[in-house]
Amino acid sequence: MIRTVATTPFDGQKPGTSGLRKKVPVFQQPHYVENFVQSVFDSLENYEGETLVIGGDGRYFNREAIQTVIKMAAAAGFGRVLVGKGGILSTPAASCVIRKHEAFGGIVLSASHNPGGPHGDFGIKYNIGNGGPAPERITDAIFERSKTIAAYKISDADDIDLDVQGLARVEDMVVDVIDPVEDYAELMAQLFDFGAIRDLFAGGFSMRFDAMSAVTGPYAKAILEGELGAPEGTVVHGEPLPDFGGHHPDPNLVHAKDLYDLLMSDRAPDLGAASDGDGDRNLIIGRGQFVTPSDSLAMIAANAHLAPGYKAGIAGIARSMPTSGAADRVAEKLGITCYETPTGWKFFGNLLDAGLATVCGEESAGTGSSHVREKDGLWAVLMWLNILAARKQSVVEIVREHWATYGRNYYTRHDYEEVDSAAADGLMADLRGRLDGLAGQALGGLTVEKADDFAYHDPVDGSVTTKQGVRVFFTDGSRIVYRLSGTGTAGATLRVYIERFEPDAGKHELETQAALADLIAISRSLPDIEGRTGRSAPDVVT
Ligand code: VG1
Ligand code: CO
Repeated sequence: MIRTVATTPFDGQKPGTSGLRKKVPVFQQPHYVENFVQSVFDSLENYEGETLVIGGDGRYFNREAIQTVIKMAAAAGFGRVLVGKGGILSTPAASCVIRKHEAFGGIVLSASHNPGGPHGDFGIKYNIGNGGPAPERITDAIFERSKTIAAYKISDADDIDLDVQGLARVEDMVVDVIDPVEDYAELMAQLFDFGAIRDLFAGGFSMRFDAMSAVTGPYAKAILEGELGAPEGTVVHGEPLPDFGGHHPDPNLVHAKDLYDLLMSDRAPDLGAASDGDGDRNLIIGRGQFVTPSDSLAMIAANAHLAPGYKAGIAGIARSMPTSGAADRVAEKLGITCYETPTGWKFFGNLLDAGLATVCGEESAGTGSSHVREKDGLWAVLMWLNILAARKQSVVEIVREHWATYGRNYYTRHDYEEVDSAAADGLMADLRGRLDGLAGQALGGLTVEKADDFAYHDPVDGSVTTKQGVRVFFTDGSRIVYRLSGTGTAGATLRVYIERFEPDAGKHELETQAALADLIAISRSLPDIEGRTGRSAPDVVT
């Protein structure tokens, strides 16, 4: 039976960079999930009888939330839901399933790289029919609806057994519990030269893939160890755990330090890789050579034609604004456009749908292409394997050649986490207030060329998104960018992105932090980070 339940609005159900993210106890409050999901459905039209895809990264509270979403989808009148077995679907796999089965949309339960467990984070995100995150027009509507919601509808049917593949029914709606890996693995086999990668492993190529006890484990095992013949044990931490083993499932140099240390040691395999909580991020480290995500985007773009799915070449590149300009140099050489978007994958959807961009990336370890509408961790790893197999070179050789050809963009991101929100807002407001006066100023030996607050004009639908980050450009081509995170759940996180271009191949061997030391000092003094936040140094440097 379908019940209508009276409710009252919760504050703050505003989707951020990637959906609604809060602490688990917030989501566990009675009506909290229901209010948000009903607000999503109320912001959509004409979904009666249609298909909805549901899945998550397996974190604590995943199963409970999925049961609720299924019962609410039935009450809302969806005709069918496709749900990953065990409640599992990586974010890129959810995107793949939505597209392949021509679903109306999908609900992805994930807080991505944020820690999980009873006191960790949880998240809910709505994806549209192209498989990508809902654009701002829809997320704004969801937030508005959440402020006035007075009732939601839900079926009082029993829970679905998520561990048995096959068909079930809730009210008039069909529930299809599907293999979470199959559709995705099939798509990967179409894009990449699995034969060549198989030969690479057969020839003794060694790799360690750290799934960080998160969702990518089953995907990586099936594809790398299963189809591609990598030795068993190549995938480590391959079982998804509700609390990710107590770790941050964030594949960066801080939270994947073990992997980094291994790759820098004399026991290093040829390639080290990792993915995040929901499988959309990637970390690529060659033996003795870390590849920054910004460089990885550029190198993938320059070499994508070596993979069968991209042999006709790429139509364009898109990168988020804070991502380094390395990809721009590749685009220039290829004679294609490099689009610059605000942070967050939702801004790539229109460019991909319109065929303007084929490859997209963010400095935060997200890379992907037109094959789905999310960033895709394992895709990036397979792309690197395909490139390594085709070029018959090591990661370090490919990186050095790239820098010699295009120049090197030294790049780092400094995060100041859980800063007092008012202090962080004050810092950004102060910077914004000073923008006009910065041009021409000498700072720490460098001169400011211009400064602005990034605004994006979507070339496809004409929408405008403002206040996407303060940019300070220097006359030598260097830049510092400041923005506040839209994915955190405690206080504010100030992200500072620092970049310098070095064309001279004789100067490509510096340590990154040393190469950027003068800019790093300016990045702290210009907004007086210590005075305003009490922090003399960042918490995370990547
Ligand atoms: C961060 C990253 C951004 C990424 C987003 C979602 O956002 O900077 O590039 O798209 O996370 O990634 P923010 O607003 O905290 O800077 V995921 O893998 O957490 O879905
Ligand atoms: Co993620």
